[in-house]
Amino acid sequence: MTTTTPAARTVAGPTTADTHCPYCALQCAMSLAAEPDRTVTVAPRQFPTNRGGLCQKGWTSAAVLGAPDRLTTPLLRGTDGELHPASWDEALDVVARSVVGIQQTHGRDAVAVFGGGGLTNEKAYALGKFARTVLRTANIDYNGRFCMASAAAGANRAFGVDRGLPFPLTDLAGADAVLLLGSNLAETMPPSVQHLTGVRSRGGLVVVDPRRSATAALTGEPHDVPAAGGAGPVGDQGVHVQPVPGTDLVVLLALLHVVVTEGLLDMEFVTARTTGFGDVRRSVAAWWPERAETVCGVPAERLRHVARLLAAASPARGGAGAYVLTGRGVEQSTQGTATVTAAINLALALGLPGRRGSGYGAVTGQGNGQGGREHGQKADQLPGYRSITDPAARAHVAAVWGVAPASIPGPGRPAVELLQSLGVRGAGADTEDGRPRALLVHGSNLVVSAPDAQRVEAKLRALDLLVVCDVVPSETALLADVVLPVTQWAEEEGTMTSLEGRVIRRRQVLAPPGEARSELWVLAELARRLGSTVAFPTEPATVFAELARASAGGVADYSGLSHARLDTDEAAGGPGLFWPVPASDDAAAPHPGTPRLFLDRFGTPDGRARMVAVDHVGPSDDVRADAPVYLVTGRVLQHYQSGAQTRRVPELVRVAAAPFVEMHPLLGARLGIADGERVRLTSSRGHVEAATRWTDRIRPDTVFMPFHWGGAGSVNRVTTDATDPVSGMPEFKVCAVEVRRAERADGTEVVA
Ligand SMILES: Nc1nc2c(c(=O)[nH]1)N[C@H]1C(S)=C(S)[C@@H](COP(=O)(O)OP(=O)(O)OC[C@H]3O[C@@H](n4cnc5c(=O)[nH]c(N)nc54)[C@H](O)[C@@H]3O)O[C@H]1N2
Ligand SMILES: Nc1nc2c(c(=O)[nH]1)N[C@H]1C(S)=C(S)[C@@H](COP(=O)(O)OP(=O)(O)OC[C@H]3O[C@@H](n4cnc5c(=O)[nH]c(N)nc54)[C@H](O)[C@@H]3O)O[C@H]1N2
Ligand code: SF4
Ligand SMILES: [Mo]
Repeated sequence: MTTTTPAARTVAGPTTADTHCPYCALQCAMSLAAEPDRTVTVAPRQFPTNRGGLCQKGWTSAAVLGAPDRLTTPLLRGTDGELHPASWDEALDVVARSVVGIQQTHGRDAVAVFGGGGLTNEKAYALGKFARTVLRTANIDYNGRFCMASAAAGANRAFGVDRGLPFPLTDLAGADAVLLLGSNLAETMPPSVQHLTGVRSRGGLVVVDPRRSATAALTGEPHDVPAAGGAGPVGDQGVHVQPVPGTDLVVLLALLHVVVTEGLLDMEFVTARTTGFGDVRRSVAAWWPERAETVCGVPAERLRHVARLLAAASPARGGAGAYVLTGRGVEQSTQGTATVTAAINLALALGLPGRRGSGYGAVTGQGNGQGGREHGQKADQLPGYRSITDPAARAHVAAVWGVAPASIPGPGRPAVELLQSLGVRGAGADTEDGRPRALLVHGSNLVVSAPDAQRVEAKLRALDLLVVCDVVPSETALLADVVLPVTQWAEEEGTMTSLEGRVIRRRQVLAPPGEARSELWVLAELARRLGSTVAFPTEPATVFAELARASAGGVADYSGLSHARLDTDEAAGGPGLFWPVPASDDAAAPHPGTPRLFLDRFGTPDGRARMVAVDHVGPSDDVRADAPVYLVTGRVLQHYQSGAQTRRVPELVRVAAAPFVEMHPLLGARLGIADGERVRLTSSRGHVEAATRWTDRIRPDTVFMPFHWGGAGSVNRVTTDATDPVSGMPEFKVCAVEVRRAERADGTEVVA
């Protein structure tokens, strides 16, 4: 069933609405129909990113709306240590009283806020405004720091603009080559694989991943090269490059080395549209393929082959076009920004970015991972992707908010540092030591998804006040002093910004259950209780109108957009508008939006892209005698992130019930660990246990674990909270572990 009218409506029977999936940034289009008994059915809808397709998570997404343990009333922790139902007045009064007390004793920055990339633009904007104008704390950051921080830092530095894909996803269809680094699209955004059909048929898909992921398998390359980083024949199909984990930067430096030494550059483009090439050329001189091979394990001939394949596809050499794309596999690293920069340098040297049919992009992850990083939840940022240290930006936003520019705090701590800085109850009782004593969490299940998660859990337990807004009792909500039930997805109106910077409408089809309320209302009520005179509208369309004004003139300019315009556009068959969409002086000629950025100039002051020299250092926690195996982490198709939502969907749990450890049979044989046997992975942070899955699709020096579960199977008990010095991104993807059979771990029987 496909409907075309955008607004939610009731037509004698079910209420229906055209909306988008609650999960990832592909934002697949779907129609929802709600029966009077609150049963909701999902049907896919035509849209450029999903073309009528949905993945298993999308098809089953309505199950979370009716989850048996859906939060429907505020909860307060009683003197018995348990959470008990409470009224909104009671719960909000407790929060307000505690916040006032903590700020009086420890200063304004002692109350911190943690947001999420799944929040609508309206909620993300209101949260940033609440932190800066009501709490007046510098300490706000969000889970996008775990996700897009390195890509954002790299793109901002090189292009002056961070829009994950600066072109529509559908543009990929025409390319002759796509280099996909550390992204498993076939599992993380399955419908997007349609856009790779053309490049696959032309043998131009190159996937860089230490695992032969479902996406690496799409290259069509024969799977006979597991042990040596891809030593097999180089044929006319695509290529799977299987490097040592954490060495992608070396792969990229070697590719650029080949491009330079074999004269495959687009020198005209480099001269006209970039700066910094001289330094970059010198920096890759030492990375000839044979040397790179000794570090990354990828045979020199394969590196040469990939460089030539990309160059042949570039417009300068008469190809149809080429793209370089990065995902979390290369970005969630202490050298994530450097790796993104190397990917951009390679793309620029080949003359790809800012050219129709070619480019560089980072694949944004969360549903509103793009919009969520534009409207002010980031520690250093004001709405419209403005810098919080820029006096003109502060003055503009202060005027929209009706506050004095000087009252807006400065930049706060990035997420990992913020969590590390949390104070311990009782310590420094009456001091302003700069350590937050209270944390308000909106849209993140930190104790499962943050690195070195047990340390984070201990920190959260020791806070004076933990408030969690959520739709389900996540592992993090269960630790809170106050849990506030908020509306989700199909219970609210708003906007999201997809991985391509396309602004689209989320629509309500169902009334919120029980006492659940919109976060916009929660923030307005708290502001009132905290004595703020700043306006906090609760109508999403009104909040959006304010967001649009606040963003005017910023990098991510939404000032030409409104809910009404998006609705009218969609009713006329338009699939959303790409930012920037500045307001137009001529009402009859509204700005059409910007599907492709950089065609004339980059967003830097001089209009040129900046090439920046980078070099390889290696992972912060590298393999050694007592931790000889690489652990890499990531996702499976059926579960989303911390699993707070998808572990509540019976159909998904049936397929993917428990965590597991992927292990090559050669490693299994060496360690004496059989397929299916329970193992313990130990790092210097802690240990995790799960059953093994033998597969020859992973390097024999590496094990893989997804991060979707809490408790003893939570891989973030083992990951490191070391961060990238530029972006603050934690090194989720690679660390060193010892692998043993669980029973043998400490000589005693292991109780899971
Ligand atoms: N099913 C599902 N889909 C999702 C999500 C989800 O949780 N589940 N989450 C959404 C979000 S927020 C995000 S950010 C995206 C993430 O989407 P992806 O980036 O595609 O996802 P990951 O599985 O985290 O990582 C991708 C790949 O990186 C590889 N990898 C690990 N270490 C390295 C390395 O050192 N080098 C290289 N080259 N590769 C490495 C892993 O083997 C994995 O196959 O997915 C979105 N879509
Ligand atoms: N080891 C390892 N760890 C990782 C990663 C990895 O690859 N490896 N990836 C990282 C990445 S890329 C990401 S994005 C993070 C994500 O990890 P988290 O930040 O934990 O993200 P989610 O699990 O999506 O948590 C979102 C929470 O918000 C709730 N929620 C849904 N809608 C709303 C709403 O409108 N308002 C509020 N208040 N709550 C809502 C959901 O129920 C859920 O509890 O994990 C990171 N952690
Ligand atoms: S690919 Fe992403 S947006 Fe599409 S249905 Fe799956 S989870 Fe939803
Ligand atoms: Mo993410």
